[in-house]
Formats: sequence, structure tokens, C-alpha cells
Amino acid sequence: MLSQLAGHVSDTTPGRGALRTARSWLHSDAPSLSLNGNWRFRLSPTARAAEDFADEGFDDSGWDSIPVPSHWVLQGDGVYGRPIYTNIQFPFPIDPPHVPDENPTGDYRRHFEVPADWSEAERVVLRFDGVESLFRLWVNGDEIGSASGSRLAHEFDVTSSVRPGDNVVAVRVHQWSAASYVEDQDQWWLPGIFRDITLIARPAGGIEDVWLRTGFEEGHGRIETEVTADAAAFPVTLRLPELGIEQVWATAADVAPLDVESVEPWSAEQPRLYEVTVSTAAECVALRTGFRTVEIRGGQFLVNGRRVVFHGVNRHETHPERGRVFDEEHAREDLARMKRFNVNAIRTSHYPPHPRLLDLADELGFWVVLECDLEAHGFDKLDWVGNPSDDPAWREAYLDRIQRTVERDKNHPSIVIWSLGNEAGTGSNLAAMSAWVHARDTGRPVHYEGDHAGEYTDIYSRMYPSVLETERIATEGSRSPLLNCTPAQAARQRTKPFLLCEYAHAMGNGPGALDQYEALAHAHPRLHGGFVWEWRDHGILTTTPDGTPYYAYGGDFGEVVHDGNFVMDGMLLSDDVPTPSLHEYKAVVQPLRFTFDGGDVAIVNLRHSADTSDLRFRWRVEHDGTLVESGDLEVPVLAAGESARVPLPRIPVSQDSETWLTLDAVLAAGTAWAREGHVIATAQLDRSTRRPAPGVRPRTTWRQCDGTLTLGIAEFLDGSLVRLAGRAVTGPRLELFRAPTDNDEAASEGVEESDAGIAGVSNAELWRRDGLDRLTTRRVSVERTADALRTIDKVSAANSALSVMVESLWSLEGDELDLRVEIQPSSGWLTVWPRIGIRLDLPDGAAPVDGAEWFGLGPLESYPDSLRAARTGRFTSTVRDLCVDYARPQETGHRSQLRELTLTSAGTKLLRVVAFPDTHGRRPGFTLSRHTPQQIARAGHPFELPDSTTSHLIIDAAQHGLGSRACGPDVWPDFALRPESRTIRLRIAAG
Ligand code: IPT
Repeated sequence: MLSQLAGHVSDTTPGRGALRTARSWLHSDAPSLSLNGNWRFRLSPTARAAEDFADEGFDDSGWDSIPVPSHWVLQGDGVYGRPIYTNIQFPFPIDPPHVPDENPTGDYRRHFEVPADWSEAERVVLRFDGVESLFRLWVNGDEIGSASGSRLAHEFDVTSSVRPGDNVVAVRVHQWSAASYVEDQDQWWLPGIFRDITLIARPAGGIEDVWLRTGFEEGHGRIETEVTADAAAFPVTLRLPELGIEQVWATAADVAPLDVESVEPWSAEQPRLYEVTVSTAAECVALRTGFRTVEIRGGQFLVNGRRVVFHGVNRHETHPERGRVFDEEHAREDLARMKRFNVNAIRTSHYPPHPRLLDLADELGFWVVLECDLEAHGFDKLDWVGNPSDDPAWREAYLDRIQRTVERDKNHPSIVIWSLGNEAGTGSNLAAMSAWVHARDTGRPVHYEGDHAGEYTDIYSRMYPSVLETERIATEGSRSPLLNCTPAQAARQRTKPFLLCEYAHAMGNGPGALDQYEALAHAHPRLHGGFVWEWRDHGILTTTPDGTPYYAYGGDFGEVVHDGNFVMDGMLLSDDVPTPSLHEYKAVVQPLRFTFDGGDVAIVNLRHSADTSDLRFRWRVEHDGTLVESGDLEVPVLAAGESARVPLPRIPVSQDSETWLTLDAVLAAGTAWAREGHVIATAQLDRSTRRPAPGVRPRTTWRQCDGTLTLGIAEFLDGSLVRLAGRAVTGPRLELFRAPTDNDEAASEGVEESDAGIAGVSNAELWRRDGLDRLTTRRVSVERTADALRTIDKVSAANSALSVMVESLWSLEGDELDLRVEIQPSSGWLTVWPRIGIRLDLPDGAAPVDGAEWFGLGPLESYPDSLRAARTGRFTSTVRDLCVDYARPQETGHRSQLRELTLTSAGTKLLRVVAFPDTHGRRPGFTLSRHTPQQIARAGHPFELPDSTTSHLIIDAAQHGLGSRACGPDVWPDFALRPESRTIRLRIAAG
């Protein structure tokens, strides 16, 4: 029998019993006791296990022990079940509000000591900061209550059940409950008590809650204080020692706004915090407040009167070993890393984070969109029939969720927008949440993307619109349609500030086009930038049966339904390694714009409000990537929005090498998140004199031959290269395939004129259909002269009449080996191509190719629609480090605009390849890898890549762009590679 208070798993109400209303998560001097630590634990396969465990005298000596906080599926190496990853799908039958009887249920027990002096406390409260998904609580055998709302704080009054000395607390946690239907976020399902449990003594005359609402206008600050305390608790004193404020309010009726002179404002760029205490005789609460005013005016989102451009990321709480268990040190480092990469905003997708995260955001400086714990995405499959968002049975739960969200975190200056949740369709419960927020907090706007028609929210928000659509939102008139809007609704939406709450899906290698979105935000005042999806991969560290560690994604734990590697879509890999996309992002959103003009550079400060007095400017000149001169550039301090023209230094221009000037803006002093000298923004200027590529002597006396000959360092057998500088090689052969990226693997939606694809089909599928991954060659002719060899090959795939003619011309020019490859597709190729390249295989032999030095774009990989982080220079890398360990192996490592490449073995130079631009000035790129594209394409995880005994060099005349089709638009047409004729020109010499 379920007891009367039972938080039944099918109950849509948010909780029962002695559950208390929400309040701020305060730093108070009232006594408290952490109940974190080891608890006794038992896992049952169903929700119906006996409840006698809650009895005081129950013998739990046979139980296991588990740490609190933790997720039971991440403890004990599988003995308590495994994580499940789904994005939109529900991992249980869609039978709302019911969940299956097979419902893993964790029972927790522990003893705790209540100090003797707590008997003076007026009340004793037990607070849970996060339990997934529904829990019930007993203290000393008394049933106290139940609660759901996994990422929300719940407090219970346990005064009448606790006693000084030994006590027993028992908690039952169900993995599945009605609440699971509204907690369908795109992440791992991770049950358990995963945040802190604290026992709190509430003193008589204490401060139940306090809210400091601040404002800032032209040097003046304002504090409106809301104190929740008994009348007997007064007088209440507010102290702000730094500004000499000590305000005593004798009664609640006396509490009045304070005007504060000469304060500095809080912003994400200059997170100026002031320490405040609010106290009564019985309790003192410490807060850090910041002065800022948030408003929407004239269709723009303003803080302190200035427009904000969000360079944001969607941040989930995820850690490869701890899951959603908070680790402050790791979180702080993560946020410092965001700052180092010019990220200025966080959307807490899609639930409130651990409360300490907001303290860190206040302190380090981020604009935060604080989102409620709500997502009902699985109802999409039913066309939103039965959606809790529009069902009165859920209204109380929805309101409870938003109240717990807002009340807990309302004091944080970093929070500038409240968000109702994510992907929960639309409906009256969402509208009710919004109405509640508007009534409670007039100082922050309400966001919810699913309110497409703008019926109850203040910001127009969308996810994954294309560049074209985003531009249309900004530029077109009221009658131009918007998604799911009537003309009148569209007109209304176009009066609001616009936010990309999700864009630039960073799954695997990608996204492209970050710079195009950024340019729109600067061109159109109503566009406010947005939040990349997402900050980091959610891989869970695990091992293969033979003990090889790897980062698991959906399906790796044998889930019945799952969404594969869709959970690996961050700009940071699971092990904290920034991917090239994060570097690209940093470059795209850098807060300074440089425009070179003759002997000057114009510099614009794009920041919200900070000037440039924290920056120094450095310049350097390189000839073919080798430093020749450097110095400091004098730049006047620029206020936000201001610009200046600064004369460039005299640049020594070389006649026989390329001359590049690089400007860096660096931090003049260390900050909480980066060291002195950290680069904030970079620009390059090409001052090279043009030099023609060396010519090739025309040869006329071609005659057929057997193709066995030597040309300088190159030895040929039957017309094929077999040795270069004495080492075995095979190739070059035409390579049109790349291991499909996650974007290449995603089907086209075929909805946009910018999307050239076939609806419902992925590029990868088309490439495989055309056999790009299994090309075969027929040699058409082999001819030679005294010092040259010419071969013509016809390359095509089984069961296809499409082909590519490849003419290779090897010649000795003086004592240099020259190679020119002409690549000409037949007519009839209909799809885009991943690449047009030639591949040379270099077996290890005695001196494996294990490193590269090059002059070209670097240091990281780059693609046609992701080139902004790349700079022209001279770089070195091991072969290993040229490739990124994407969670699912895929195309990686392409370095664009190559001039010169030296292959090395243990530091010894083996081969030198000079690459020339084609007649259009287009330079090839290169990839050097231990695996072929075909091998990479077959591996689902890095550990599935075969052992390698060969290095593979691909020189690409061109690569297809990246796009973000895994969840969003295709490659922009300018960066899509259409089959076309290409020429590759190289000079190859021994190292
Ligand atoms: C969008 C979700 O809001 C987000 O949580 C995540 O799942 C993202 O997609 C993809 O990784 S919803 C999508 C159907 C547009």
C-alpha cells in the first residue's frame, strides 16, 4: 500500500507533505550540516519494493554504500544499471502520466547527529538541491513528503521529526515518474541524489529570504530590498561597507529602496560586485550584488542602456565521470576557459545549474539566460497531442518549477533573462509561468523559444534558422512570413529583440558559417547574437572489454532506444580539449575589429561597455612564416563602440618570400580567467609581392613506354610511383572521399534555397551511392620523354558510368621533381563532392613519417567555411596531433592554403613538398593522417580505428565546407564543392 503522502510515480503534482515554498539559495551564518557523504543504498528493479526500510530500526547492514551526491548508474561499474542517452525520444512507453513498473528505485539511508544547541532553532529544514526524478523522504520513520523537479531545490520542514543526537533519514528515489515527461532534455538520463543535501537550523528571528533588486543609471545605483522575515525579526540592517552604507529598517513597513551614489555598474565584461550583508539579531546573510538595469527598448535588449550582443554557449551540466554532479573546481575552470575563448554568455540549457555556478558567473562575468527545468520534447512525435504544457493537470507542476527556478537564483546580477524551458510545445501552462514571472520580477524579460507566435514572451527566439532566414527576420517587412506565425503575429515578433537561443550545432567537425551569423548581429540592431549548441560533449568515460578507455555515447550501454552520438555536439571534447570550432568561435566573436587601409589600421572596440585599457597591442612581421621584426603598437584607449585609425609600423617587405604582418591584442595584466599576454583578438595583413610559380618546360617528344624509369628522387614501375628519395610510396591516387562528418551524415531538410541537397538524403549516402569511397583506376596511357613521365588514368566506381580523368605529369626541372595533376570529371556527377585530392601512402619502413612542418594556414584544421581562426604562418605538429579525436571518427586535420610542407621522422626531414596556387590563385590544402578516409569512416569510436603501419598524405585541390546540417542548415553555396576540373602543382624534394 502506498501511504497517503506517497509521491506516486504517476502523480503530476510537484510534491507533497512538509515541502516548503521556494526561496533564495543564500549564504547564511545560520548553522547547517551537510549530509553529503556515504549513504546506505539499495537498488530495486521496481517502484514497489517494501517501504519498511524507512523505519528507524530497519537493519540496513546488508546494504551497499553509495556516495551522495552521485548518480547510481555511474557507480559500481554497472551493478546499478547503466546510463541511457536519448535526445527527443522517451526511453519508456508514451503513456502519460504513467511510467512502467520496471522503474529502478534507489533507497538511501543514513544516520546524522543533530547538535544539542540546535534545540534553540525555530525550525529544522532539510534541503535537497537535486534529485532525479521523484523522491520521498522519511525522518526517524515519519513520512515527511515528496518532491519532483530534478534540477530544482526542495526544502522540507522536519522540525517535528528530528531530535538532538542520533537521527535516521531515509530517501526513496524513483528513476521514472510523471515528471520524466517534462524532463525530456537532450542528455543522459542519470537517476539519483546528484546534488547536495543539507540540514539547516532556522533561527527564530531569522531571515527567511532576501532579494536585492538592483538598478543602474548614469553612475547611480539603486537597491530595492525585499526581506521575508517575521515581524519579530526586525530591525533588519543592510550593510554595504564599501560604499559606507548601513541602513536599519525598524519594521517591515520601513523597508524602502536605497539610492546609491557613485557606484560602478556590473557587466559581463566588468563584473563589479559589492559585498552586502542583510542581518537581524539572529541571522546574517551575505550577498554579492551588482548594479545593472535590464530593459527592452525600441526592439533592443539593453543592459545599463547599452545593447548586448550575446556570444553565448548552451551549457549542460556534464562531466565524463561525475555526470551532472557539480564539481566547483572543474566548473570554474570551464567558465574561465569560456572567457579565454571570448564567450560572454551562458544559457543554462535546459535547467538551473548547481547554484554555485551562478556565483561563478557573477564573479567571472557572463550574461546568463537562466532556464527552468522543463522539456516535453517527446510529445513532438504525437504532434504535441497530450502535451503537458497545455493540460491543466500539469499547471501546478509548471508553476512550481518556474517558481523554484526564479526564487532560488533571483539575486544574481549575471542573470539577465528568465527562460521557461525548452522544446515543450506551447500552451497555457507556459503562458501561466510567464505571467507569474512577469508579476514577480519586472526587472528581467521572459524567454521561451517555443512561443513562436510571441503570445507570452518578450524576446523573439529561434533555434537553428539558416543565415538567410536570420537575415529575413532582421530585414523584411511585417508581411513576410515567420515560422508558425500569422502576418499579425510576425509583425509583433519583428518588434522584439531577436535571439538565436541555439545555433551552430557543433557536433563533430563543424560548424561552418559562424562568421556569417556574427556579421548579421553587427549589421542589424534587433539581432542580439545567440548561443552555440553546445559548450561541451557529454561523453561518459568507460572502457572496452579489453580495458581501453573511451568516451561513450548513446548505444554504448546497450540502451533499447537511444540517439547515438547526438550527445557529442560540443565545442569542447569530453576530456576538456577545445575543438577547432571553439578556436574559430573565439576568432569570429573577438571584441575588436581591424580594418587595414593603406598604411593604417582602423580598430573598433565592439565591446558592450568596457574600454580597451586592459589591452596591449603587439605586431610582428614574418617572411615565409619566419619572424623578422616585432614591437608594440600604440593604440589610444577606445571606449566601447569607439574606433581609431592607427599608423602601422614600417613593414620590411621581402621580394623572395611572403611578407605578413600580424596584430595581436593581448591582456596587459592577468585576470581571474587568463594570464597577462593572453590573446584576445588577432588580425593579419598580407604585404607579399606576387611571384609567379616556376614554369615547366614544354615537352613535345612523348612516346609510349612501359613506365619503368627514374626521374631524380622518383622511381616508377609500370608508370606508378614506387619510391621517393629512397623510401617506398604508393600513389598518388585520386581521393574524392572524406570520412563523413556528422554534418555530412545528416539528411538534408531541402527547405532552403541555400540547401542544394535532396530532401531526406545525406551527402554521405550520396557519396557512397556514387562510390566515392571505392574508386578504381584504369590506366589509359603511359608516355615519357627523356626527363618526364605522363600517365592518364580513368577513375570510376563499380556499377557507375561516371568517371574522372586524371592526367599526371612528372618532370625534372633542373634537378627538381615537378608534379602536375589535372583532374577532370565526366559530365553527370550530380552531388557535391567531399574533396578533390590526391593521396600518397607512405609505409613506415625504418623511418615512419610522424611529423610535419608547414607554411600555410594553421595551426589547427580549417575548412572553407571555417577559416577565421587560421592564420598564415609556419607550424609544426606530430602526425597524431594533426587530427582531432572526435568522439565518432570523421574527417579531420585539413590544413588550408598550403605553400610548403616537410614530412619528418623523429625530427629528421624526409620529404619537402612545395605547393603552388592554380591559375585562379587557389591554393591546395593537406591532410596527413595515420588512417585513410575509408578506415576512419568505418570506425564508430577512436578505439575501433585499426593499428596503422602507414602515414597517408592527401593534397587537396579543394574540400567541401562543413555546414551544420547535423541540426541546422547545409553548407553555404559559396563553400559547397561541386564536381569540377582542378589542377594540383607540386615540387617534391628530399628533406
Ligand atoms: C534542439 C534542442 O533544443 C537541444 O536540446 C538539442 O537537442 C539540439 O536540438 C540538438 O543537439 S531541438 C532540435 C530538434 C532542433
